[in-house]
Amino acid sequence: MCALLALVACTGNGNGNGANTTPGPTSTSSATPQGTEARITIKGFNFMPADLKVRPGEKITVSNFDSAPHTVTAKEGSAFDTGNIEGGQSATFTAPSKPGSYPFFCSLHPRMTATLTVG
Ligand SMILES: [Cu+2]
Repeated sequence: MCALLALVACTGNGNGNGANTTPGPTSTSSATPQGTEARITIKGFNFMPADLKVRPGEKITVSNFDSAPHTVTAKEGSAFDTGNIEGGQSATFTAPSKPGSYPFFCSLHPRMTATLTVG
C-alpha cells in the first residue's frame, strides 16, 4: 500500500520529461496492438489449440489451412458461429461476453471439437 502510494505520488510529481513509452514510427514489424491476438487454426481437420482462453468480447481470428471448408460453431445455444470458412480463408468472431466454457465444433465435420474458455 505504501509502495503504491509512493509510486502514484512520484508519477504525479513527474519531472516533465515528455517522452512517454510510445515507440517511434519505425516498428513496421509484427507488433501486436494489445497483448496477444486470439487465434484458432484449423489444420488436418483439427482445431488448434484444443482449448483456447480469451477475454470476454475478445475478437478471435480463425484461419482454415485445410482445403475443405470448416466452421467454428458453439455447441450450445448460438453463442457464436462463423459459418462456412472456405479452405485457405480466415474469419473472425467475437467471444461471448459471459465468462464460461464454450465447447464448439465444426458443423460440417461434427467430430471436430474444441473448447473456448472465456474468463
Ligand atoms: Cu470442418
